[in-house]
Amino acid sequence: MVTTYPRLSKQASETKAAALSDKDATFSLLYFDTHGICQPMRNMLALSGAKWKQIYPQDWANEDSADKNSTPFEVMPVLYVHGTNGETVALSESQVIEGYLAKKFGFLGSNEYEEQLIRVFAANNASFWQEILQAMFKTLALPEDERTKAIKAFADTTMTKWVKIHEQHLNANGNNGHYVGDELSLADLRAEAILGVLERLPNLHEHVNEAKTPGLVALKNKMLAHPKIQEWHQTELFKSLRASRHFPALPRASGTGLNDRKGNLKF
Ligand SMILES: N[C@@H](CCC(=O)N[C@@H](CS)C(=O)NCC(=O)O)C(=O)O
Repeated sequence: MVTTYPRLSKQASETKAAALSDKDATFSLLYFDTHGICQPMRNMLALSGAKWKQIYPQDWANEDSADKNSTPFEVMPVLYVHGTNGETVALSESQVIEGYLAKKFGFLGSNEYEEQLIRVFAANNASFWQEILQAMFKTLALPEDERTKAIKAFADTTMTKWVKIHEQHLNANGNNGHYVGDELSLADLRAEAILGVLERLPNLHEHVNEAKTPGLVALKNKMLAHPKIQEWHQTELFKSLRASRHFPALPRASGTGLNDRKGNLKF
């Protein structure tokens, strides 16, 4: 049985809510030792200076499903929010986790207008992320030459469209490295994660480069130049993360907790 959310009394629900709103809350993020879908949330945790740690499933594919059952939907990521009142709340679904962290740490602009625009761009980027995954997943079963053709077709159609449209939006904001205003936002963080994945395509530079897409290039460069992002990239944890589970495992960062195989997470 998956982890559920038993009905609570009003008072118990308020205590959980207090943990989520706690400005001194700490966090444990359950996910594989890969970047993947977690890149924007890990970046927000690093940028905000939050106290957090990475926890991994012990044996995700085991047929007893012990790890899967310790999550609400048998998928990761799950963000465990630990309030200073002793309560822990498990949040799943990457878009909800990102929205929660973005609100908590100020990555949703400075007024309602900016927030809604940021949510629009971030949502569009989340849809494109899903399209990338679906396209890549379909190519996995293909023989090498057909796979190369299918990836090129994706790059020349779906990806070209995303690049063209998002470049126009970034240009409209002055090619300053942001979709909205002058501050780093959830929309920027999602776009940077997308560019990171697209970099694995052999011909990305034909589509995204200084001359053709100054907006996207500025966004990426600005984020990579951020001192907190640079600091995060130097950490043992960051260096232990792989681009994908198809890449060889790396030694894990020390001081990280593990699921105990009985569905109990050690924070
Ligand atoms: N809708 C979920 C999807 C999460 C998801 O697909 N997670 C994948 C890894 S990126 C997973 O847990 N895969 C393992 C499995 O399906 O067994 C979200 O956005 O968080």
